[in-house]
Amino acid sequence: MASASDINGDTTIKAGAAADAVPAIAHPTPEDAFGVAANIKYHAQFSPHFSPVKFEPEQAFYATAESVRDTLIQRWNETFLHFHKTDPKQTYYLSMEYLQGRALTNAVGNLGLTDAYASALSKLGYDMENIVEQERDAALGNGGLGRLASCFLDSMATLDLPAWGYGLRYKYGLFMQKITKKGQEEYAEDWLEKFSPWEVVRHDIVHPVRFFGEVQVQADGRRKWVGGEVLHALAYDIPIPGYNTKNTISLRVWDAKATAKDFDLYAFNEGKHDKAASLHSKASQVCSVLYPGDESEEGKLLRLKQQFFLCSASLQDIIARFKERRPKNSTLDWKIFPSKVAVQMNDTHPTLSIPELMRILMDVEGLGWNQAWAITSSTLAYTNHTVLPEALEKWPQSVIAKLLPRHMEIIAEIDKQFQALLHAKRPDLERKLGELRVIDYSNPQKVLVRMAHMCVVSSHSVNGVAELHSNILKEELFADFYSLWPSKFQNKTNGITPRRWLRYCSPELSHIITKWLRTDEWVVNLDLLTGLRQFADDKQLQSEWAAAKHANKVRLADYICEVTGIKIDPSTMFDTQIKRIHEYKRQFLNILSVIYRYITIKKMSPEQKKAVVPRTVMIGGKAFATYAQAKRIVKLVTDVGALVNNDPDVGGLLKVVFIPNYNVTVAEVAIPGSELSQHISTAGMEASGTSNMKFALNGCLIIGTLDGANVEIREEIGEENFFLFGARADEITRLRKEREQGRFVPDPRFQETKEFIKSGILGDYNYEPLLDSLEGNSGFGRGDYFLVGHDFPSYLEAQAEVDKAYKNKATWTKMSILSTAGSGKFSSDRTIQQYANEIWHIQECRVP
Ligand code: 26V
Repeated sequence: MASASDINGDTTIKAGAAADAVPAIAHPTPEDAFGVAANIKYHAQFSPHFSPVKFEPEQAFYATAESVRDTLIQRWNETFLHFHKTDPKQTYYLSMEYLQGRALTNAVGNLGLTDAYASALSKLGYDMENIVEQERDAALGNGGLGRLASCFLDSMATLDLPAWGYGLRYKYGLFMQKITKKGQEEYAEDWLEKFSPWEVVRHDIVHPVRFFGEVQVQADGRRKWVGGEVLHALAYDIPIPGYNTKNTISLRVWDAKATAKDFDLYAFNEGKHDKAASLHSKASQVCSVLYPGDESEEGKLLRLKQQFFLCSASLQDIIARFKERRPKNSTLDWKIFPSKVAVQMNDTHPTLSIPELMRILMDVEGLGWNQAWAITSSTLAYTNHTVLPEALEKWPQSVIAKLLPRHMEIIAEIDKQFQALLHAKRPDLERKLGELRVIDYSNPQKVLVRMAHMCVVSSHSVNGVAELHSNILKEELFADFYSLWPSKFQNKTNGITPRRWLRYCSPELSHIITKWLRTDEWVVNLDLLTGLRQFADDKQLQSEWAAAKHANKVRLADYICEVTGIKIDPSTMFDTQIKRIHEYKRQFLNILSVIYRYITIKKMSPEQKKAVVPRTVMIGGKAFATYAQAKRIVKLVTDVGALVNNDPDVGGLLKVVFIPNYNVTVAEVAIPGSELSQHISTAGMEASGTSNMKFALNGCLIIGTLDGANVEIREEIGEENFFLFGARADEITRLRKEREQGRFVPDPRFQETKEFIKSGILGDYNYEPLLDSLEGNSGFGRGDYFLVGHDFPSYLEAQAEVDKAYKNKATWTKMSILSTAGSGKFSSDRTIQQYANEIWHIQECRVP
């Protein structure tokens, strides 16, 4: 195919005779290849983003995306109108993060136009695959929590649910990771540099958002927040098409703006240019960066501003829509608000929705506390995504009081009322009041607001994201709250969208599944995958399955070579661990076992080496920029790779690769191409995990601990198809205690591996702080808080089981088929249907 072509003034694309025959026609909803090609050509010429004489892949991508957008906008308007007329109860998902990834393949796939677009592009001289690769990932999130939000939007649209997402339009999303001799380096990536073809700016949707200022008491006693700085939230809408339905919902992301009125022309004319535009400069900071570092006070304040900006703009928008949909000329009945609106808070990041909704209802709409409280608490619901103490948000009261003085008053009142409630209802809990209160006064120098407690106290529903995690919430983290309000607590095991995570990322495997199940209904009813079980022993299926997996491995190997220069062999076992780098996720455990494998191979005779199963170990993920220990782990992986990959003694038996810049697009290649994946967190610490579900769905076997959703995955696919190891969650406290008491006896293989790193053979990087984390008891270091040493021997044993199973291709392929067959439960369609039925109480609202 041509890689580049030109468009000249009289609409000819120089890609051959076929392209010349395509006229440039704007038609909003082309359905056949010819209509699509005409529409793409129209956008190439009349959407004036690029020089009209060029039609290189990048222009072709934008023109294609704009053509898809025409169809999306039409369906989106229809959906909006249908919701407006039907006036159902609607859910709003509030999240500081969305990890959308690329949109083109997903959009044309969900519209059922994949073939039309592929053949249209071919008429214009292009390969669809090549065009798809021009798109930058929308990476407005850090990891699992953000990707979950994006999977949820796909399911909401597909299930025809009246639901929308709200977020922020960060200029710089997740940083770009480069791996150098020093380890990880971070770079800002401007995903909007050339503009996103998917977003539509809504100049008519603007809400004022105030910061700082003061509280005034009105003549009638009502309180009013005034003064300070007022920025404006401007809406950008990103269409989210459902699969096989007209329903197309919105992800509305806010950008912060200052207006012309805020520009001080007098100051400017006096040459005080910065002063003249000071509010403009503040506005541009609000949505500049996803998760601004919270090491500095400025960073913390900016993060809090972002959170409030999302909450305030979204709630004003939701309330405006609620009012619009009420009959004209009738008085507003606020009581029905919770029967029209459900708000889901994705973790504690949107917690300020609670005092903001209270403020609007009381100070703007004139309701009393009790009525405002009843409405607020029956509208809001909270999902917890972590039990790690360092990740549970606590904000200094002084910071909130300065930035949001009225909200701090409301929070203090919530705290006061909660105390009164405990006093009246549960005197037995009063001695624990200090630990349970919304405001933590234990250190008078630093009074803190516990955002999770505010969520639990103020929401009608609190849920965890996997059975085990939800039980930990009920029995440990929120045990006393659970005893107070048992019916508030729920579990909603996470899920992933089968569209992106199987249908589109592995078309080969998808076709085989459709062929054997004799239907493609599984794309919307993932439980149908159990139908594969009956064929798991079938030689024909096994051979087709293995061939598809092999094709995916080749694709991954090509990608690895392209980005790292390292050649890996698709006939070796592809063993992958990709996720954020964190001590609790234990990439360290993985690489320690790789070192041990290397030491073992080095000691082998040529005869012994023949029995070794050749492996390619791939590890990828980003370390938070200020998380030194995680960055050391990244460096260790690359140092081990440099040693192992160049050692002729090892031959092809072991390769170690660090996959750089892990993101959604990388996952879409790495997951289908893997055969073994690692989900090896210290039990009780991974709330759910969702990549475990993606790997299992793609027929990749799991080595893992009994943590998060691993527990349920193992139940669904069968314990014989899961390589289990390590301590269980209910043993962790005891094991840590034993360690403190000096009762831990390390395995000699663990000691040998640590000695190997200490020997300096990996180069001159200082691994001492990393190794120290494995040592000591309770005092020095953290006394191996993540229990790497404890789990090391059982991990090696599980790895030996993996090797054994891999030697028998038929067994392995059968296990792979059974992994896919047992993954039905982990569709985000199931998860979202449960949220809809059990938390939001919303019904489908399908566009006719
Ligand atoms: C945040 C932070 C920030 C400060 C440093 C330490 C730290 C550690 C963890 C986190 C995680 C925040 C919440 C989160 O992303 N949770 C993830 O949510 C996923 C979707 O529910 C779930 O699958 C993952 O298990 C969970 O870690």
